[in-house]
Amino acid sequence: MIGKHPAFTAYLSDPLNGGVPLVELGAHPLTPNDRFFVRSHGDIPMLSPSAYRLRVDGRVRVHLELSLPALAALPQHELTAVLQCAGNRRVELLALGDIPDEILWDTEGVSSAHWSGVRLSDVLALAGIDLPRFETGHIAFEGLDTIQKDDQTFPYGGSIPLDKAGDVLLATHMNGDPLPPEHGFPLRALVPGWIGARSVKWLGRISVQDTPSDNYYQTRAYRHFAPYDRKETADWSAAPMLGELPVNSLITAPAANANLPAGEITVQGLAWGGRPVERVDLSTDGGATWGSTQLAPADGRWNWRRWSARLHLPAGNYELTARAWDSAANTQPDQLAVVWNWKGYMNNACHRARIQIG
Ligand SMILES: Nc1nc2c(c(=O)[nH]1)N[C@H]1C(S)=C(S)[C@@H](COP(=O)(O)O)O[C@H]1N2
Ligand SMILES: [Mo]
Repeated sequence: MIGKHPAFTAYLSDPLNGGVPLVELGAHPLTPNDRFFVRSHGDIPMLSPSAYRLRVDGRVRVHLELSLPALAALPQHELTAVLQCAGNRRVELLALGDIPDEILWDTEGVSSAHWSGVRLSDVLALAGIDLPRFETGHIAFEGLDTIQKDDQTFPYGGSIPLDKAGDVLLATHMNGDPLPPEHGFPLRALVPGWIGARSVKWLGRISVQDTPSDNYYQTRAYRHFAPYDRKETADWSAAPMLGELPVNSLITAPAANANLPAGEITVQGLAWGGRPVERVDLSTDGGATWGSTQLAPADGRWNWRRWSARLHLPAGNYELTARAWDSAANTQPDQLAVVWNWKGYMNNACHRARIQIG
């Protein structure tokens, strides 16, 4: 029933969580649906399109219950955007300290697709909300899946501040096809440039409210701890809620530990973040010295940038290291120790791949 590619490997099958290796990610400008990573905290709900309704409530003038035909009648919009799980690249952090009870993602937790659907702002306008008039507030999203955790049963949820709402698409389609069941059929939020956790799948309810969502996945999970915090002493209320993604990059080719003949090689990769990527630097000596790469033209505001560099390397051992920069001149830390945290979120340290030439 779930049509994933043979290269898709699952960390967990129940609920399904997994993705494809780097070489597959790098091979496609947009990730085909059968290779797009899946991160789910509960089982995939099977929803009947005819019975489906999106509830809109909270601090709105009119409460709404929108059917799929009602959503299809709104202006249709498109958005090409990366989706990245906050836990992507967690496994690299394990070398520096234990990360209990979390999926140890390598680099599979990121993908990019062309999404289509309706603007959140158009749905809010139907409910009588004119976005710019509100200065503070939050949009809470609730899924139609059921999470079982610590003897409790509740839907998945999360929220964004109102000032992010203008960027959000409520997607019905992914790369031209209806959303596959595992990616949120029939409707999901797509919050570009933010951690995947806010892009709520199987979206059943949108509430406009004064405070962030009180859902477990907003109040407890997905908070940002310091390298010196530990599980035993964690202050959940003090740690900031994760939102915008930091600038990040991956080396997709050559594969780590590749043995290549002497001559010209092409190094390729991907770079993305909450802000536009402006430059990617490449080192062949683990970050001691740096050179430039070519960025492919930007495909909209929210897609990843593909980058490449041609190198002539004499026989020897090399440690390729990539370092992206964004439009605010933010860059990636050199050392994993800078970003280590006991939940293993937001690893954007420079990505490395050792290769051998000749
Ligand atoms: N309803 C619901 N939405 C959800 C989740 C979930 O478990 N339930 N997981 C979130 C997380 S943590 C991520 S990273 C993205 C993953 O989206 P994908 O499975 O389409 O890649 O969905 C988010 N939306
Ligand atoms: Mo996630």
